[in-house]
Amino acid sequence: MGTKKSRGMAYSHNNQKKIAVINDFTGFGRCSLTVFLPIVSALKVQCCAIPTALLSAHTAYDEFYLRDCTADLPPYIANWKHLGLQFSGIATGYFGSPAQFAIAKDFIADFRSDNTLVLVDPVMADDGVLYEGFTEKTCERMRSLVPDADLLTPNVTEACLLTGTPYHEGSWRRRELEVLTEQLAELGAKNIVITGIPAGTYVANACREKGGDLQIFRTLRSGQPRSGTGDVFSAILIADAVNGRTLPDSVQHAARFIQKCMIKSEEMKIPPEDGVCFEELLDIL
Ligand code: PXL
Repeated sequence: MGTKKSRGMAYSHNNQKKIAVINDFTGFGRCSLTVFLPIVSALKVQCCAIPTALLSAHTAYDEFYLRDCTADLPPYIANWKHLGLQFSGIATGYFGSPAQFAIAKDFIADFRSDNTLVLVDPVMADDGVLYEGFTEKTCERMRSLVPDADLLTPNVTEACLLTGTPYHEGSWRRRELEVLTEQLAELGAKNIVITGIPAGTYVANACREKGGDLQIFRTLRSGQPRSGTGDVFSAILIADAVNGRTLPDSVQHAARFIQKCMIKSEEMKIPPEDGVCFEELLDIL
């Protein structure tokens, strides 16, 4: 008989690896939770969503509806505590209000165990410009989350904002990236990946593991930059980490997947603000 005992294992919410993702739910535009949910699931990890805001479309569109979910978070998280949920990974992304930074910090403190990997994606800017609704204060609050990061995944604009480095257009030299990642490590991040770095006809991702040298991985750029690729990157990195893949291997895994998505998105003439049509390629992830 298929009783619990005969299988040698009791039912538990925590039998399968899972990741908690604190990020917005955007209905159209492929970013944040609507990227994390399918990608983390495709990598065979359960993705448990904590929505920071509800948006009709992301903030790079001229028009969007936004509802801040700050008031929902305390009872939502309290329920998870009662359920006794344990997470192999926690990922933070876009915040809908200033108060959510402290809520995320408390969530990490309450749910982190020795086996939990915390990824902080300091979502706040791109191409040298802060996202709609964000200010220097947002940046200060984001800096306060950096010491919680086992893995920090800024784009180059966010790396500059966090470290007070002037942003410039065009390619970034190895030495500049070494200084940026050293400074991010000094702010308290254990492992760092700077994503989507312009490098001429290439896109580079710079990876610094705790105590290690900077490793730079380049892939050929395919078409123009697209929204949400940073979210695809972070989703792959945290699911891979929970699955035991090494960080350099995972960075190359994510970069190659995004490159294929970029090519497919150009082929299908998807507008750049609609992100990448990763659905077409989920089966090869
Ligand atoms: O992909 C980053 C991101 C996440 N969430 C929202 C955004 C953006 C970038 O524009 O607007 C709501």
